[in-house]
Amino acid sequence: MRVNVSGCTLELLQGDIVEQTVDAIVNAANSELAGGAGVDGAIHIAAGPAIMNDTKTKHADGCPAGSAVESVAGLLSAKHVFHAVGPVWRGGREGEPELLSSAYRKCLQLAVDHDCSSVAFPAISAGAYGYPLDLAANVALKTCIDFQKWHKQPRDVRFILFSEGVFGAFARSLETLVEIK
Ligand code: AR6
Repeated sequence: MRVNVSGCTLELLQGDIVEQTVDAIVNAANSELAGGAGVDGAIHIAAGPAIMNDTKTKHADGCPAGSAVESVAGLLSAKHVFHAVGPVWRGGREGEPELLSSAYRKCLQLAVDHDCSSVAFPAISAGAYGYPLDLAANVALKTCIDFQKWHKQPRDVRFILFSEGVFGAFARSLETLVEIK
């Protein structure tokens, strides 16, 4: 599923993010940048030790929730990995939507800063961090659409959604947002 946003594309695909050929792959990391399970585990396994070596040097203090930092991409075909730290879901009244939106915005800004025209995102916070899927999809897509409308870049933003259920939630959310706009 693909939509046009001010001359850019926003696309939803079902699949494994490590197989994407893009300038930047986004990781759903933790604040310590310590690696973990889920998409974080898959990215570190596929990329090899280069990412961890790079983040330990460049981002020794980690990264707070709501932000993101850049590293090399090791054996992945991408040029960069952006490590985004989404919020842990605690019921929705502890700033979760703002933090999630801010993590996506920071990645999009990193893409602009590093001349990346194509970026692949996972569904940040929607796994181990427990963010309700429909709400996570709405924040993710709205943030990217707003950014592309305003900045006219990155030209190619893709969401790589790991299962049919996650893909379906994002597809329903995108239909609603595109209808409204
Ligand atoms: N490609 C795309 N999406 C994937 C992949 C993959 N290879 N593997 C899993 N997903 P999660 P979070 C989906 O838990 O909620 C880690 O341990 C998954 O189905 O990876 O932000 C970190 O170290 C889900 O839809 O990230 C942190 O401690 C989405 O990616 C913590 O989990 C996000 O799930 C971060 O939790």
